[in-house]
Amino acid sequence: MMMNRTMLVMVGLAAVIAGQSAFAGVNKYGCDEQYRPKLFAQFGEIANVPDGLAQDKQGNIYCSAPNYQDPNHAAVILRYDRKVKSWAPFVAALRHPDTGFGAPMGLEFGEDGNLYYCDNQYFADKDYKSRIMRVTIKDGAAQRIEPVIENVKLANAIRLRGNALYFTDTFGDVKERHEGYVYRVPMTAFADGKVARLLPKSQAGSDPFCLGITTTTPFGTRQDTAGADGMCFDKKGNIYTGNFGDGTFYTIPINKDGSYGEIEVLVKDLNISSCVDGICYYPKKNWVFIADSEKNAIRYWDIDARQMKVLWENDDSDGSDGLLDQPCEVMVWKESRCFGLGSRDKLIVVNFDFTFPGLRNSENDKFHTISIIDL
Ligand SMILES: [Ca+2]
Ligand SMILES: [Ca+2]
Ligand SMILES: [Ca+2]
Repeated sequence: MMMNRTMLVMVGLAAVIAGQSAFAGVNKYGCDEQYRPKLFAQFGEIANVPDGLAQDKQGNIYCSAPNYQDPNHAAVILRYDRKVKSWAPFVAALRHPDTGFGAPMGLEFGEDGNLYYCDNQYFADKDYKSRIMRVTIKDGAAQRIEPVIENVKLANAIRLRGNALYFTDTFGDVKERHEGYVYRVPMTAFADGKVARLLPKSQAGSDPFCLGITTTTPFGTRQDTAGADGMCFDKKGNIYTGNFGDGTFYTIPINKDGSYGEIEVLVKDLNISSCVDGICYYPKKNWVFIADSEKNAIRYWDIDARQMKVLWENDDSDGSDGLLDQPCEVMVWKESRCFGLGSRDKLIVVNFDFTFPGLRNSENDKFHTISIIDL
């Protein structure tokens, strides 16, 4: 067939466009460019190590900052006002009387309207100083903070569901056992000024609050023994968690009567998952999003397909352009489309940027950031 000049130009243009879109379509890790993280927040030194995420019913976002990198800046919980579109300190974390530090990590609102958070004292003192704290809220303002659960090693992720508080403890320090723990503590155990206490980890198997124990197999250059880190529920109430140290991913299935069954391994394969930090549930797709601190990646567990896949992964980055820099927490911004934020749901990702051996993040740099991904 003879082509005239116009046809040739059109064919040529189509080839160029196809070539460009193929090139722009995926990054070097095979991730779809439509999920490239963008910069949502860049904090100054006031939040030199951000960690946890929560949201209130109005869609305002809360980010905890334990500030391990420069504790001269007191640990704080920051609040993003959705309407004003700006961040401000919400409340200073309560200092532990023995360590002198506050260290808020995972946080979530309860149905009682109060904010609960994990006070991770493990980096200051490994001897059961960590606690679960309650921030009493009145008319949107913090009134006071007090411990509700004590005798924790490394309080990490927290969730509230029904009449109970759930959280993970990432270390046990029981000889020759590399364990992590998922706890469920009924709200009645810390009602009326009471404080609930966990049993020591050597007795975790018989602790009535302990729902499941994870086991970590340290590997490679990381040799990290950290256990259960992130935690979330799906819409049925099944629990998901995973190990920071080796990426093993678990579920604890809910029974018909609301009790929980035995913890089950879903993924134990370093080629698929080698680090699980914060996780969250995405009801629309029935997925669990997973922050992979080691590889600067966001993965997801497709509950229906029973498969783990990667949404995004990037090279070492300082995060100033929005790319992931040791992502530690993920949160789907609730009904974000209703807030006039466009037609796609938003995934908020906190970058911890406080590196441990063997992670892709090479430097605790000066950019302290939150990323946002259009889903
Ligand atoms: Ca975490
Ligand atoms: Ca950074
Ligand atoms: Ca960095």
